[in-house]
Parts: sequence; structure tokens; C-alpha cells
Amino acid sequence: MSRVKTLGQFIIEKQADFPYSKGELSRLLRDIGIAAKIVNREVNKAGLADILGDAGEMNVQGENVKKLDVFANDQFIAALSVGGECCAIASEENEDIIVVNNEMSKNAKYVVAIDPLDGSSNIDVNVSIGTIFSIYRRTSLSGPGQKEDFFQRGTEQVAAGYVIYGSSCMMVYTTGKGVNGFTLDPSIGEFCLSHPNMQTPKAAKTYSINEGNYVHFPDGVKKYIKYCQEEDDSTNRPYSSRYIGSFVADFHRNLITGGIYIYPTTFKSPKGKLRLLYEANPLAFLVEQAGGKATDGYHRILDMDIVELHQRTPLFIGSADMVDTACSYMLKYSTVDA
Ligand code: P6P
Repeated sequence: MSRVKTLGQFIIEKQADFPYSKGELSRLLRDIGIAAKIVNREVNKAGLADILGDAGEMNVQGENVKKLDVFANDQFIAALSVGGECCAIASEENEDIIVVNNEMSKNAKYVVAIDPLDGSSNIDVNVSIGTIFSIYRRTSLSGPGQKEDFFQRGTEQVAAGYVIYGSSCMMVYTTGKGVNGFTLDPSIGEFCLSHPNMQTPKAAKTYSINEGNYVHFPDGVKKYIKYCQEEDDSTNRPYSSRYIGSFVADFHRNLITGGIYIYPTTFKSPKGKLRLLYEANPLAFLVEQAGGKATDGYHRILDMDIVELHQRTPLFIGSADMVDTACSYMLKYSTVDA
């Protein structure tokens, strides 16, 4: 056990990096870790729906079975509310913000944006899914959290990360001082430091994009895909195409092995599909801390203004050299948005 460093021990150890902090951010991160363990337990049972009852039905215990993304949303909201460190939550599952108005939280310093269970459509086919979170200091001075507390650029995030519910459950996050990955050890019920100081390869040979949308891609994306497919030994091409259809799973693989994930504008998603506040920004913060890049094809994701909670953006994210090359094709072949 002495060689194992748990998430809780790591957070306390790193708290020294924030001399003025009274531990509120540490508590928030621990609360997210707790909710992640509860969600992981339910995700792992998803395949037993026939026994446990489908969502919206009563199970054998007479309990109402919730859809997993609703369950996950409830768990993270509960964990963030009871901890007292968060005064408002913006969730992919909720049209408006959730104001945490209990005595402890209404003057809390932080707000949290979250996608509680991204890729949940993959649950029924046993594909890895994930939670994405982003933490900001509130901008409102006191009292209940406001929607405006979330209208901050990604550069203002104090922490961000994701949980991947896959062959193992991992929590990967940054507080602006590098990226660290923790793997859940079910035998002790603790996230343990397994991937210290993660860095993503600068150059790589995996591209992740839904080529089914090819005909509606911007010309710059079409040209980049053809670049990836060309034979050229000197630049390790053709690259490999890997697309799981679950953002956190594709992102996590590319973070470790190197690669680029692209969700550009398409016919069905003319502004892109991924949400800026609780998908693109948190992973853009994390990938930059790991030496990678994230843009909308032209502009750095973290510099983009947020004007509505569920605002969408095109997303090019991953290994720095691959993002640079893809964006050079966008500049050359696709008109920059106004
Ligand atoms: P498509 C899941 O719905 C999601 O938001 C991401 O997790 C995933 O990368 C993407 O959409 C898949 O979208 O249009 O390729 O099925």
C-alpha cells in the first residue's frame, strides 16, 4: 500500500501548490471522485438491465430505474451540492443552471460545468463512456450563483478533467500544473495515481473523425483527411483511422498514444456538435497542459467567448503537430467564419 498514492492523498499533497487555498478546490475534486465511483458502479451493471429493469421501469426491488445519464447527473449534482464548495452547476442534462442554494453553498467560491455521461448512447453496446467537468471561480460577488458565472473563457478554468468508464475506471484532471491520471482500484475503492504527469505525443498517426459525414465537411477537413490517407513513409502516412463515437474514449486513447479528434461543422451540426462549456473547454485546458492543442479549426478553444450555456463549437483537439497541420488546411481551403 505504501507505493500506492490515492487521489485524496495526491490532492492534499498538491494543495501546497495553492498557498492561499483553504482546501475548497481540493474538496471539490474529492467530491467529484466520490460521485465518479458511484456512477462507475452503476455503469458496470448496465448490461444487467434485463434483470435490474430498463430505465423508466420499476426493478425487482420496486425502485424506479433511471436512465444512466439521468442517474449520473443526479449523483454529480448531489455530490457537488452537499460538499458546500460549489454555488452553481451547469449540466448538459439541464437547460438552465442549477443554483446550489443551501446554507453552506450559497457563498461558495466555485461553479462547476459538467457533462455527466457523455456518449451514453454507447452504454447498451458496452463501449466506454465518460464524464467531463470544468471548474471556475465564480465572478458574481456573493449570494446564489448566476448564469454569468459560466460566461468565462476557458483560460479562466481553475481545474478540469474527465472520468472514463471503460475496461478500468480512470479519473484524469489538471489544476493548471500538469495532468495526472488515477485508476480506480475496486479492491480498496480508491482512485490510485497510475499516470503521473501525462504528456501527449507532439506528432502521431491516429485521426478520429466520423467520415460518414464526409460529403458535408468543410473543404479543409476533406483535404486533411486525404493528407492522412496518402502514402508517405517519411511522415508515417497513411495514418490510422480510429473513431469510437464516444468523445472521452477517443480523447483518452489519443492523449496517451497521440492523435487528433475532429468534430467539424456538418450538415446536421452546422456549428459543430461538441459543447464549448463542458466538453471542448475542459479537455482543451487538459490537452494543452499535456502539450497538445485545441482549436475550432482557426482559433484556440480556450480563447473563445461563451455567450450561452449549451453553445456548440467545431473541435480539432490532440497532438500539437496534427492540430497545426489540420488547421493549416482549414486556413488554406475553408473560409474563416466571420
Ligand atoms: P457522431 C456522443 O453523442 C458525442 O457527443 C461524442 O461523445 C462523440 O464523439 C460524438 O457525439 C459522436 O457523434 O455524430 O459521430 O455519432
